[in-house]
Amino acid sequence: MYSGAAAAGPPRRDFISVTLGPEEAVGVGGYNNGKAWRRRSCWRKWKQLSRLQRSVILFLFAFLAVCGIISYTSVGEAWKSMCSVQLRIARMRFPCICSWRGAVIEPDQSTEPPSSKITEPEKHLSVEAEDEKEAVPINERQLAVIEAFRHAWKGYKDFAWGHDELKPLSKSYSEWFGLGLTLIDALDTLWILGLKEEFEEARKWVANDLIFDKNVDVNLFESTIRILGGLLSTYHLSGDSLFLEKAKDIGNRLMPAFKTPSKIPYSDVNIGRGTAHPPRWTSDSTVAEVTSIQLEFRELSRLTGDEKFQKAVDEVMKHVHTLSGKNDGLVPMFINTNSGQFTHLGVYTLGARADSYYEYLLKQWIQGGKKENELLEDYMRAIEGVKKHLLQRSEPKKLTFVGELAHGHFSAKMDHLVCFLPGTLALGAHNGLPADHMKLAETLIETCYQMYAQVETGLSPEIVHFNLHAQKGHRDVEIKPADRHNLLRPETVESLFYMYRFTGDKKYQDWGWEILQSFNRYTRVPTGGYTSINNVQNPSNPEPRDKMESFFLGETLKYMFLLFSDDIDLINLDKYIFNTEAHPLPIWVPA
Ligand code: DMJ
Repeated sequence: MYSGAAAAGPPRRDFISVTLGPEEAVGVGGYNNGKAWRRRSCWRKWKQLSRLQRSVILFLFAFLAVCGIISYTSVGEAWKSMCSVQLRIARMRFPCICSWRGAVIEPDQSTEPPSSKITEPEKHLSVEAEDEKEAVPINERQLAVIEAFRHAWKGYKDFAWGHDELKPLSKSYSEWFGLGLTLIDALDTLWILGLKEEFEEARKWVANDLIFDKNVDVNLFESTIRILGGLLSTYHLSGDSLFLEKAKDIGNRLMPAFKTPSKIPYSDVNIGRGTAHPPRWTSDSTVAEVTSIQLEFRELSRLTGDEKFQKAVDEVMKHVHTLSGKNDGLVPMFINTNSGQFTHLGVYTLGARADSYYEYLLKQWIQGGKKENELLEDYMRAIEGVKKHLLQRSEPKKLTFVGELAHGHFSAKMDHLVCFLPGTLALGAHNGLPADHMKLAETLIETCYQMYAQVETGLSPEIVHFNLHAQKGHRDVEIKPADRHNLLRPETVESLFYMYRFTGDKKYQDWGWEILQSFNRYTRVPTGGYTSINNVQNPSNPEPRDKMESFFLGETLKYMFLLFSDDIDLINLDKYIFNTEAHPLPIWVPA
């Protein structure tokens, strides 16, 4: 409170007064600021101090000097990291494909659900991790992949933007789910290839136009591997929470598929209505489909902290683990959603309807830190089953291939889809599984390459039959008229990528390069896009089908780009695991 008495007292001073001694006071003895005088005066003062006082002052000086040095170095560090952030921002503003590396975010390796930490911490980590290392320049072959991707993207952008698939010849599009499938499948490829502008444009579409609240039936497996997988990996690479939000949305909308008597999910879900059902003609689901959604749902649980996603898919794996009807680890192709039992027993293939069951056994085991022993057991048993029942050698080149078994009869038929296997075997060997898995991978990838090299267009058909007996004038590979199409599939290029990463043998890059040339020669549409073809045996008329599958951008070109790269940190295989649609997800406990 203001008081008159206080006002009458001495004036209040808001400063500290320092009383100087008479000699130092200005005006006493006159102002003398000469250097010699100041030196003498300081020395006299110092001499007047006691020994203790001098020691205290010396100690204080020494202490301050040490503090100074420490803070200088940490300011230096802070400055250095600020500079690297600036460098990164500059690179993003002026994207140059020669120096901009796509895979910059280190995967979040904590096993805790990081529901509240969305973007920033990961970004800062990545900046430092990236700048510590010399950037590996993009080479000629990678540039050729970027060129191919841009050409495909141009077609999609001009004629099919926001729709599922491009029809490059009729310059239109086709719808499957009506969810911009190609765009979503391609998001992380855009990021990895460093196509920043195109990525931003696609991101805008996801932010403004991707709406899942639609009365539409989607296939659980296809939408999980392409949409959920694509969104999750793009979230990890870009650190942009938009993609996680969208992933949560679609993940929740797919959950009704698991409401079945056996908990084996239905194949189809209406994502707007929240209802699910099996295909119209059966109550069976496909074994590969119900066992190849796990990587994505498990990761969604880890990110959201909501365990329901992981619980649902883990239950499927546990159930399948216990089922009878397997043949030395090989599974039938169908499973009933009511009884939970395998159906159509006695037919075993590594191709369509079973393929990614085997792939996901190994990959889940790796994703979870190699702790889930049942997954490993099932995988190891299955590979023994493949060796025992499905391997044969062709004539004349003695190519080792994986055939099929139907009720005890061996068929020398192999789907191109089976060519995922060399890559998976190599990945297992890299993760400590037996060396003979790698040997088998080496022989099988040679076969997959021959499925291209022995064909007139240099492109593999969908299915081949191998000759078991030498016949004059016959190659190893025979093709039936109904099987001679090529859908721009990725499996061989995918396996070439793994083989090159783990062996460093350049022949795998050369084989991939040949395949890219063949795609360019026979499937490229001049006005934009690439097309599936009907006849790989007719170079003068491969009969274009007028469809570019979303996996050409999501998988085939991505694996090509990675195959030609010599940068093992461009999606490091000790940190990431690819889902079956080539979307990299973090390994929870990296090697
Ligand atoms: C993709 O959708 C996936 O790779 C799936 O596992 C198999 N089929 C296509 C590519 O061929």
